[in-house]
Amino acid sequence: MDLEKRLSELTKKVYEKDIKECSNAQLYNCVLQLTKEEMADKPVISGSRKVYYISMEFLIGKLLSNNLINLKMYDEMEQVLAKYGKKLSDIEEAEPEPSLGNGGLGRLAACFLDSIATLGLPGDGIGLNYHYGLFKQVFRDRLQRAEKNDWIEENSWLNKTETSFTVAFGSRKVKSVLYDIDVVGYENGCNKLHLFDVETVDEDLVKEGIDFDKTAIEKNLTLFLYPDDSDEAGNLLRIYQEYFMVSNGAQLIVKELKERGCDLHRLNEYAAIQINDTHPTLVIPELIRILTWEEGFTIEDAVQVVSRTCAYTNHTILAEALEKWPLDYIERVVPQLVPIIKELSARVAKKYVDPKVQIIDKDKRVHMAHIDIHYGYSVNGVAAIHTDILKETELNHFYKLYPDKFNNKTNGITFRRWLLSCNKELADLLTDTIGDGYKKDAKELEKLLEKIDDTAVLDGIDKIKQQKKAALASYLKEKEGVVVDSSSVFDIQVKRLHEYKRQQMNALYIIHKYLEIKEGKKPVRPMTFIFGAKAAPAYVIAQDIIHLILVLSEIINKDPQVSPYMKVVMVENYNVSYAEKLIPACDISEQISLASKEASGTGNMKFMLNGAVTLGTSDGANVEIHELVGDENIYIFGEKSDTVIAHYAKADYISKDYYEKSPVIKKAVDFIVGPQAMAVGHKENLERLYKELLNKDWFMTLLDLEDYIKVKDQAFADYEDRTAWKKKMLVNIAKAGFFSSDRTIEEYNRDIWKLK
Ligand code: 26V
Repeated sequence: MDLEKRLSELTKKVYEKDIKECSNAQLYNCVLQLTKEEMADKPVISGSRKVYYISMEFLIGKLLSNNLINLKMYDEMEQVLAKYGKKLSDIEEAEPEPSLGNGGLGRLAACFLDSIATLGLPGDGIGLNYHYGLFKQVFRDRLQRAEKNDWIEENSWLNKTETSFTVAFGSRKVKSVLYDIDVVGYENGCNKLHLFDVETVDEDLVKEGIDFDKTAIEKNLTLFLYPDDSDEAGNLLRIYQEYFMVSNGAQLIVKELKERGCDLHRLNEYAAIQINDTHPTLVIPELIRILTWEEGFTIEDAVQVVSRTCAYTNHTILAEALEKWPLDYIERVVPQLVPIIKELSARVAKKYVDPKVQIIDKDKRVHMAHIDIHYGYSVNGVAAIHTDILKETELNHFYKLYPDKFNNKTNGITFRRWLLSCNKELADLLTDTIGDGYKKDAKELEKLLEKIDDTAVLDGIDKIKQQKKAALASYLKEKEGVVVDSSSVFDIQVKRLHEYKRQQMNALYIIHKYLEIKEGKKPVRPMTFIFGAKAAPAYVIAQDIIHLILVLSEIINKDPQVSPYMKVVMVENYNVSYAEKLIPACDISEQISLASKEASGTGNMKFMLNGAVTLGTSDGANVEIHELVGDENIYIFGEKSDTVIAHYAKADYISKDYYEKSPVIKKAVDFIVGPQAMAVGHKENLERLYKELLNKDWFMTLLDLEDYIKVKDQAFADYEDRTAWKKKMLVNIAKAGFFSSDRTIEEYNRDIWKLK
């Protein structure tokens, strides 16, 4: 039956209405159901070895458009709806966004699932079905407030299954329930995202904001994505969540292998388990426990086979993000794992004396990454420079023990979402120009380089950028109540708020420009500075940086002398859907982390693919972007990672020296506590931030500020050579093929998973 007929029968059946009489929400429900039926008909991808990607986060975002694209149904659905005066893009607005991740790590997991299925590889995700995703951000009184963020409706992508396991927290038993989401590959079959939950979760536990009762475990295990971990109860709940996920995951894997008739002694021949950061590390002792206690393995056999099955990805070198749980916490949550962790630790201690490689340290803390490295067969970083830093600095003592385990897998992004779906206009232009081979083989984007002198192509790319900027401008007007000039340069920094990402440096540039304009130095073209960022609720300085940006937008946008030349917008509740609107409209992509600190970044890749030019440091994947596009097509500034690492080693960075010797820096920093800012903002927040920058500045903002100002000014000036800029856009798009997550996944498969 054709799509139109199916849809109209469905709307009649469910709502007793014709398509044209349905609301967008009603149509969303019907299109959702049709799409789910279509996915259910797709073959399940199978093979003899399957990968299980275990992750506490899958930041999948809205799924309708992506699934329709992968099913090759998007255009037809759009046409059917158009016949009845309906727009598919309006209907998509009715879909709630599942924010089941914090940022890069979670979004990467979602891109990987898309690529695994697209490449036809057998591979499922294993995670948790949080009832509330990452908090919803609202601004009140120029401060961030966190509100609960629900996403599960009666009709959703979740399919409740019959699968249920018992998870023991010591003598306390909790029964799980499994929900699956189908993951359809682009012109391919389906894998699954398995999300475990507990029936007893009680949403009424939520009181004010995102506070909840942390003692009633059965009632709040899957209530929230990563609770505030600043107090003991929060940390304990996190361990409960982690163990709940991995115990269910391990039981699911064993069940599937048994159903396939596999010999568990050869577990590694049938399964690969990718551990996404240290959060799922307990899967190692849990599998060993199951194999020894329930399957009769000797401990030696269990350790051997599990070590050949598990592989670990490191996503950060920030010490505070590397999990080290007090053994006592693990004892309180899951005492049955303690003897196994002790055994694993004792085996290491017997072989190696170096205290830096021990699993349980002298303070009785369990180093999760150390379990992964000793008892996994692969350790990878997520960009070339990051892997080099792991090998040479952070994990050097492990690299010396196991040089062959270490490998790099530079991150990638799915082009289905980050080009075909969010920028259909550009995708169509590319198809007209170089054919549609790039949709299956992203490297084919390089064919675009042949058109570098073709004015029609250059103008086409620029015209689409203008359209996307105009569309964003009207969205910002409606959503944020800010009017921006769509012919201005759009400079965008969107990512989680963290001092190492240095949104505060961008803010200092804005202050500097503001002061210049006040002094009569006007830019040739207006500039629009856009931010989007959530700060962890307990991260005080991050809240202060948000406050500063909101204060600046208030001062600048309302200043009649300055606002014709510059605007500052901090969008509320930045999430995947917002990213899909912002990224296609960007001219200058801000990737300005302190060198060595951003493991990879993936936003940088999304912006590049959509024709933005990067302004960035030599950090993470920026380094590889730089190598690909060449000096002409990127703006690189700031100290290199070896210099930064040396500053930390010698503890010789003193921010006040930079403040005192540069009048430009001094003026910008002083503005934070000057009369104008104080009149609009809160003394406490602004003074704290000022003092932090002056007396600590752990992430060395002032170290790079002058160079940043110089190079950023150059980028704005170069924008005026329109032909040269259009060529930069074209080169960035053409060279983005390397960053397709299909390439990343091919490498994971070639070097780590070896799926058959
Ligand atoms: C740590 C914590 C600790 C406190 C509670 C919440 C929470 C949530 C996540 C994490 C781990 C953060 C690691 C992370 O997201 N790394 C990012 O991974 C991206 C994908 O590889 C990479 O592009 C980014 O550079 C890297 O920061």
